[in-house]
Amino acid sequence: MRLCDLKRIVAEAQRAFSNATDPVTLENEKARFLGKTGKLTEFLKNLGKEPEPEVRKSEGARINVAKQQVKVALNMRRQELADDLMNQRLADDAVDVTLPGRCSGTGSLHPVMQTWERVEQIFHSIGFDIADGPEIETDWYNFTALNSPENHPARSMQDTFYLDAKDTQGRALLLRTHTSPMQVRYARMKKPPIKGIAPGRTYRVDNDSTHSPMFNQVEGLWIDKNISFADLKGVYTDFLKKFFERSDILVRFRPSYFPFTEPSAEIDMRFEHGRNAGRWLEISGSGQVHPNVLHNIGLDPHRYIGFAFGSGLERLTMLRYGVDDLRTFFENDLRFLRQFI
Ligand code: 2NM
Repeated sequence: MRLCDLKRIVAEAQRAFSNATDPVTLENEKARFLGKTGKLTEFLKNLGKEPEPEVRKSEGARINVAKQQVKVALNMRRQELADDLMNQRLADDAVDVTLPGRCSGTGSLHPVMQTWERVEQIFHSIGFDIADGPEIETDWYNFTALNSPENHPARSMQDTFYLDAKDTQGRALLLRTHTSPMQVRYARMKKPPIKGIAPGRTYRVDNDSTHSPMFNQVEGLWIDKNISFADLKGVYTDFLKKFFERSDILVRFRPSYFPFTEPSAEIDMRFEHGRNAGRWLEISGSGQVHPNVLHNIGLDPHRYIGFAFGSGLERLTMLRYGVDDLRTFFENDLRFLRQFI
């Protein structure tokens, strides 16, 4: 094979590429020169038959230079065709720079988070602080301080997510099972009157149509020298009327048990009109803060008294909007979520 053969092939390729007016033709032309059976590839294959190693080496180098030149011509033409296409498109539907920009959506709050904000707003408006605290807790804040006995079933691994990690003092860590540890932390920093709510994520080993392993709670706490169940009933009824934006709401207490309150009561509510009218609905747990809890907060139970309650933010949201399966809140299906914008 001679030098002029290679030069001729390079020139031929350059001409063929220039003549290609669309990408498909161009790629077919490429195959004619650089493909498996292309001209330059054939040269390289034949090179193996050359007996003289020195000749093989120098010829091989020349073929590779030619191949490189063909590739450069190919890439230049590819770019030209791409530019042509872009220019064509810009000319076809010319950009109207006076059109308003496309908005990206602003998004909206998850319905449970809307409830969270409403709850904060309502309680803040009647003088409650908003407490915050860690989701990873120690046994002491989550159970012991709240008068949960060592052998209480809620403490067992069955209900509680214990973590493998320990804290710096080697104590067991867990995902808080309720928002009460936040109340304890908050109350220990304050002097009476202690008046706060603690909303937040909580975790339990539980999963069905009315339970999710993660759910949101809000707890309220009001401690002073003379806080009674009447105050609890007044505050909570007022909250419900504001939250549901209606006044036809009845509230009743039903005896119950919680380790951290004594006496304890479920709070039931009833709408007089509309959906759910006349049906008592469980809405919250509550009670008078247990003397042992007051002691753990650092207060003298003979001097101070108060109430606490705990409600589920998902439950409040379900009743407000008539949602009947808790799990829909956690599926993140936009067709569901967009209904609450
Ligand atoms: C509930 C029911 C009853 C509660 C108790 C406390 C604290 F911090 F004072 F001990 N916070 N929240 C409480 C009382 C929570 O949830 C069903």
